[in-house]
Amino acid sequence: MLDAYAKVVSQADSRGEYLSASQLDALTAMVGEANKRLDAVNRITSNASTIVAEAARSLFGEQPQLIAPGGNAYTSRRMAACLRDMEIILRYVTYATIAGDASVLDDRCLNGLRETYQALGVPGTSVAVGVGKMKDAAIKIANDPAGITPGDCSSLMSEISGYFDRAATAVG
Ligand code: PEB
Repeated sequence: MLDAYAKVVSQADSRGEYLSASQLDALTAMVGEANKRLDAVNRITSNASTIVAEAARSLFGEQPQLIAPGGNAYTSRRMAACLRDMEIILRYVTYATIAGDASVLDDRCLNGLRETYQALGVPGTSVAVGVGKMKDAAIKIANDPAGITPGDCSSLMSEISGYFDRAATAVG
């Protein structure tokens, strides 16, 4: 598992070089904007159950066959597993966001997830739709200008969106 700092260290070390000016500039910018990142993670973390619930409600509204008899989320056991999976994926997105690097998400959550779903008969494309809906709900909450020092969060929001997209692509 890498974070944005360990990643540049590892890249520089593999070449036996000092950190480059552009690497230092990128990390300096990241430190300068660090409060935005912390606030975004805090908002997503503290609204996790709302984000999961909103996304699940919308997914099952669009794909009611999932919760009908024979559907993959039918029975409360499977529904619970589904909500839990969405929550796990969201949790790893928050880890990637605080780290500023996707490797924790890749290594500990997404690696092998497609194959797991295939083996279980869980429809990965539906999980991907659910992840996309979590993205919308999470960005809405993280990017809300109310009650926070105003600033430009567009690049952070596109970084976070990228982690959700990565998760959706890994299973869809
Ligand atoms: C991945 N999900 C399920 C299982 C595993 C995961 C390993 C099998 C074991 C179990 O049931 O607990 N676990 C999960 C994950 C990590 C992990 C992401 C990462 C570290 O360790 N069914 C649907 C929806 C979707 C869904 C589309 C969006 O119809 C999910 C939610 N996952 C789902 C369901 C099961 C499951 C298991 C329903 C249960 C399947 C079954 O037992 O038949």
